[in-house]
Amino acid sequence: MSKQKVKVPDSLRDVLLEFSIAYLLEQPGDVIDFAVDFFTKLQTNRAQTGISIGSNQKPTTPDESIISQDEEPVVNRFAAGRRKSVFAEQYDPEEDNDDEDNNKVIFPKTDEQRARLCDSVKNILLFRALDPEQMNEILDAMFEKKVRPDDTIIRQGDDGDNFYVIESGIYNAYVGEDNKHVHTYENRGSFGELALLYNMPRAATIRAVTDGQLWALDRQTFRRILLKSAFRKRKMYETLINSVPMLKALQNYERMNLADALIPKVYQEGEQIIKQGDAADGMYFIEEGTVSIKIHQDGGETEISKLEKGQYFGELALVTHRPRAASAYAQNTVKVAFIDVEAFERLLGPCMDIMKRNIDDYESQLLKIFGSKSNIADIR
Ligand code: 1OR
Ligand code: 1OR
Repeated sequence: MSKQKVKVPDSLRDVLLEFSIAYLLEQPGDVIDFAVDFFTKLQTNRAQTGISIGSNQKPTTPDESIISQDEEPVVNRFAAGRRKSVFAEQYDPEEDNDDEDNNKVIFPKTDEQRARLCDSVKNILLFRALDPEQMNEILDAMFEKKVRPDDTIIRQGDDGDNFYVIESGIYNAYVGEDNKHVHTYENRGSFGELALLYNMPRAATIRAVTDGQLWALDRQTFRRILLKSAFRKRKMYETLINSVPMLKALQNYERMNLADALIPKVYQEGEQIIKQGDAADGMYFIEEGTVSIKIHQDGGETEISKLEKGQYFGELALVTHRPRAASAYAQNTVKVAFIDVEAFERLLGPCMDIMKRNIDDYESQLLKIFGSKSNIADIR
């Protein structure tokens, strides 16, 4: 029998790739439910726009959450020049056994270099889930890379080699064939994690705008040490993030960064979480339990609100740059996810309008509870 060569149509490859990426980014659990939803949206989108993935026109994505609201949809953002199918090399972190100690990579560093590196990695969200030993291994393996203006550090569609932490310099991220500018990094942060985490082609191009200094971490060390903890953390916070209505304003990519940033905290019954009048260091999302919000009044404390799973608190002081307006107590065992002020400012910008609207509600609730004669209006 003669062997027939089957040609895989570009449109099929594109649509499957888009689907796989959306699935890997979202990690929804049930692949069939997700597929039904994905392809239904795709069909609706096509009916509305007449554009589909795989056509020569600029397509729209079925999942708008990957796209920022104020920007035009950019698809094939993960696709230009790709070489590898996402299916080809899927990764299940649970099946990985971490026994590759003999593969440790060490780039010796002077004290001065190590101090600069430690400073640069201080706020890297992905590193938050690491224990000190893992952190040391990562620091050992990182190596310096100097860049000049216009140097391309990452090219969209390439395979992932390194993860980069910024010590200094300004860098732009571009996406799509028309090189749409989607993000600017200024002297801090990191990039290049997506291709390494999800085993997919580079999702964006990163170019230096100024002279800069980067710290690079090779793919193998990144995957060996960071993969499990990053996946686990993203999985752990997926349900919480999806259950907070305000966070729907975030794109998928932003939600992943948020999951990396959240810090779990547990409070026992009666414990104080926030003290009225204190300076604010972050805000809280409730995962479990009941939080009682109280304010000082007439020499005592009056409960003004009870908050439950899916709700948040501690945002007011961060938004208004004022001291804490109320105290918060755990009414039973309370599990929260905490985000510090630096990550709050970096990641929750897209939710700011919603938060401000909800804060306006406090004002009207305040009037309802205490009436216009209240002398506590200065809590704001
Ligand atoms: P990477 O390994 O795919 C390119 O290589 C890097 O650019 C990527 O990891 C991220 O670290 C970074 N979407 C995807 N990747 C982005 C984005 C981004 N911005 C920076 N990177 N978007 C911009 C979100 C503000 C979404 C664009 C549709
Ligand atoms: P924060 O950073 O000021 C205390 O720390 C938190 O309590 C505050 O952010 C809000 O997240 C939360 N007025 C002020 N803060 C409130 C209120 C509130 N409710 C919850 N918080 N009011 C209650 C409305 C039902 C207005 C009446 C005083």
